[in-house]
Amino acid sequence: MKLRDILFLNRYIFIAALIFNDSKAKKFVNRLESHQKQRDDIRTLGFSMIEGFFTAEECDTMSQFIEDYIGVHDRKFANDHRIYSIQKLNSYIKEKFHDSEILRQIGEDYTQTHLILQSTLGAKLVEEAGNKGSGGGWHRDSHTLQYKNIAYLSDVTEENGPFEYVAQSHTKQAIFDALKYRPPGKNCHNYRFTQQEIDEISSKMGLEVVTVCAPKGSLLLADTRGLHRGKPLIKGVRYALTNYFVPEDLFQPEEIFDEVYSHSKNQ
Ligand SMILES: O=C(O)CCC(=O)C(=O)O
Ligand SMILES: [Fe+2]
Repeated sequence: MKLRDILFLNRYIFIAALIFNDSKAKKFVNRLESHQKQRDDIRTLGFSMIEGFFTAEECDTMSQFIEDYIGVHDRKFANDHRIYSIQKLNSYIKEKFHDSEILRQIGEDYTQTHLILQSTLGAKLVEEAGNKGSGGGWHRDSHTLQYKNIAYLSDVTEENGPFEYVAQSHTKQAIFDALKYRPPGKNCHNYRFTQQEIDEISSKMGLEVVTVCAPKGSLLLADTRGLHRGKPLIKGVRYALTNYFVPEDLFQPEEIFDEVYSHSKNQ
């Protein structure tokens, strides 16, 4: 076993490393008067919504762009067609979503740190037998700061892959407490959780699993340190756009990001 693995098996060392990492983040003071509700919701629950962020027509236009790129610019992960860095292919999406200054500011006000929008993802999910939904099942995106905006371009119901979130699982305390329920031998650094672990964590910690169904044009703002997944699709399709924000010090130059998430080939 490597030293790194031994350290990650010890949750107390892991927690100390997280606290240290957090203490280094640059802080600044709020500047937005608007969107107080969203900021409060994300703080307490881990996520929030802005309804009617896009009109139905804007959603249809952007879904059609995603559809047109499938087979040309997407990478396919099971039932999930992903178009990475879609802002580089499409100036309409870039202008309407990627370049939205208000969205970056809401994120900065919530995270209290300078954020850079790393990339925008366009995705179409389709129903397929045994699909795991968007993101491949329950997970945290990270144990350190992670913040995302997901724009629903389709009406999202229980059936076509709604975002699901364990409310209040994003706080440092909840992250630490959840580590207690990891099965013995499961590395603290492993971000993936089984359904059984989610059931155990939510019942023992008294946390509620929330399914976020919403009409098209709704925008979800989420601290994706919290436990979440895209629910497996039972029927239909879901089109969505996701903005990935990172703190300044985690920003990867575009060449590196694009190399990792090369969008030129289907898998
Ligand atoms: O699209 C969603 O509903 C969630 C996706 C997700 O969690 C991810 O890609 O990390
Ligand atoms: Fe995720």
